[in-house]
Amino acid sequence: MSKSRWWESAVFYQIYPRSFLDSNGDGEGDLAGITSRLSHVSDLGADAIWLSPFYTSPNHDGGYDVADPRDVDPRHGTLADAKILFDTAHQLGLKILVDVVPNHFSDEHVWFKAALKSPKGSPERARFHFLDGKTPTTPPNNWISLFGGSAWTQVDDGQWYLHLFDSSQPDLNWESEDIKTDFEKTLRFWIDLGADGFRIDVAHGLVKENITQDHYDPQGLSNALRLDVEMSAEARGKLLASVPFFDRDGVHEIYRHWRTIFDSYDREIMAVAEAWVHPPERATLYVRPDELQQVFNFDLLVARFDDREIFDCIDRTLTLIGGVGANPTWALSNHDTPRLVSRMGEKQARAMALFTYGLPGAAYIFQGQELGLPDADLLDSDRQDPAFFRTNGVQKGRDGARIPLPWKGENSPFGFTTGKPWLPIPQEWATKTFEKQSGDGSSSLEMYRELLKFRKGLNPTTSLSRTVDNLTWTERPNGSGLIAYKRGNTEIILNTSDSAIELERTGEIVFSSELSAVNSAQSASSDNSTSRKIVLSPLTAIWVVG
Ligand code: TEU
Repeated sequence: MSKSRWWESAVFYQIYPRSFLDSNGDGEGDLAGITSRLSHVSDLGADAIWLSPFYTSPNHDGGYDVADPRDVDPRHGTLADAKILFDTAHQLGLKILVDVVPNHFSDEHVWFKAALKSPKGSPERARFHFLDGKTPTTPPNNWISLFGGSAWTQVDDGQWYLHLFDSSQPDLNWESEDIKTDFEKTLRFWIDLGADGFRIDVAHGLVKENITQDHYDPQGLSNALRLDVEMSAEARGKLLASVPFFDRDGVHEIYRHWRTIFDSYDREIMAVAEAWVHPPERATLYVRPDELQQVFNFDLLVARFDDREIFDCIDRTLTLIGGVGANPTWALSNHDTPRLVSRMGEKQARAMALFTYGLPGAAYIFQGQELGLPDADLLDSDRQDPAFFRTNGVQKGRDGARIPLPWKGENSPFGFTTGKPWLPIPQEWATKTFEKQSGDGSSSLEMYRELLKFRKGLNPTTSLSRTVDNLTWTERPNGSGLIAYKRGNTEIILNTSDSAIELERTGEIVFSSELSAVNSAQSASSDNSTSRKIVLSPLTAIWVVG
């Protein structure tokens, strides 16, 4: 039986379970809440959901600190609730990705507790990275945690354990057979429950090299590998490009093995790698034919609203990912990065969505992105992200992008919970609720619904976003702010500049990111000839057909 490559051009909607919908009034979202509102996702036009972790966890890093990867945290429900959620999603035609977190466990995982009780050199410690320090009071090397501070924490008998993230997230040793076997069990567990695939957390981090040595950044950005200072996303990316704990060649062997597990099922199981790698060529290694099906493209997730930057990122991605016969992925925000509206501005965010989600490949949408939510300003006393605490507040952290969704009503918490939400929902979001936006043609929600319909409907026979081959650039960056590409008979045009741009086109504008939609995307036929003048407003994208 041939399997369907359902993920190639699918729209994935990322659900952050804590913040989707709370069904029992404890202030945190749960699986039953998600199940009750899955119709929102299918009505939007998505094809799949990606569920961020809902596993047993002390929740020091939003559930990415997993204490039992094969059970549901009581805050989120039960395994039976997970099964109901999966079945309901399938009934609505939605595929399901679950998050797998193979770089680390929580310090509350039974194996870590056993390691702490076991002596140096024991098999229990060999599942993690326990080492003696350089001196009794100095860690084994100078590696830093991505959340700030040293990547090592000392235990009672003087040894140190490695944690690239919070000290409650001890890194796993992938040379341990126990770890390999345990993850195989976890993958099969969720597939058997009905999952259709995985998002692989920190996919580039599993193999560590030169763990007994200090690392000095060859680019001189920092000789102590400090991330607990303010720096641009670009500088941070460069700094992380050279570290001996990311993107080592050894990780690929793990994914080749995982692929054999996926392929052993009679339905198509896929995975997307969260791999922040540099240079971008390195990303292609994760999607070779015998490895994973997708890798996130993080360039667009941090790009500025700039014609050259957007063009370069898309063009490079199409060339590189297409070059290894894989399909690209496009994400504009997630639970780790500032929301699109806060990163670019409201108008720009709409235009960016229209431009990006016409591209070939898979589209990822982070919950609330369709509502045009910005990041919320939080009081420091409300913050929960370990990155905030470990950098003594230098990094504000990611909580602003993780605020619970506003569903209905005039007052916060807008139907998210009957209790006190785990992060406060700004009262100003009264205008941004799902209820207010539904049916309002100028709303972000209706624009996304329309967009996903266009994405599917424009080219129904050969799915619009099927391959990278059928895209032609019709406008390359020339300093004016204009860029455009054509797929079939649809041209998608973006104006990143502050000035209107005049164009001659034969086709009709069918869709615009401007608030008052098609009407204000002035299109006037000057005479009866086939070509007409289009005035493309500033910071706007349009779809032109014909
Ligand atoms: O993120 C991995 C990662 O590299 C990013 O954490 C990024 O560098 C960081 O968010 C910037 O502050 C994944 C998850 O998406 C994230 O939520 C987890 O905190 C992290 O792994 C640890 O599991």
